[in-house]
Amino acid sequence: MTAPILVVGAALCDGGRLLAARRSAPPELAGGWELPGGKVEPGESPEQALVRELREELGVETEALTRVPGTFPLRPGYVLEVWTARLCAGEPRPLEDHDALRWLTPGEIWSVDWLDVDRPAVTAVLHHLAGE
Ligand code: 9L3
Ligand code: MG
Repeated sequence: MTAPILVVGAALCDGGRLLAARRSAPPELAGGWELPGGKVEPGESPEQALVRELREELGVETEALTRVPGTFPLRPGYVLEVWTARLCAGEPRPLEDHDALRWLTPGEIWSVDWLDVDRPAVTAVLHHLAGE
């Protein structure tokens, strides 16, 4: 049995708001909102992958902070892990794989149509940010 491929997602927080990104690809995921991120490449730590993915996808410099407890299944052979992150420089723009971004206040978190696979991850982020 081979280990699942690790995908990292960011709970990028700024001023008490959480960044959500709407996917534009692939077709079966387009229109769904996610925590931005992507696959960890060989030789990379999850934190390094997160910083690279947010640079590529959003054009920002970030710092990975803490791991949100939980491992969330994606399609077979892939799992999602989430890290909180802070914005160090730049304003996120949807450069790759996304066609919209939103900074969500706590009251707006469930107002976007999260991908099914991201819903449990977002719930875990909220518990984590609440200190639970
Ligand atoms: N995925 C799901 N939710 C997320 C992320 C970052 C990724 N929050 C899924 C979509 C793809 C796979 O993981 O099937 C790899 O992600 P990407 O490299 O296409 O972003
Ligand atoms: Mg991605």
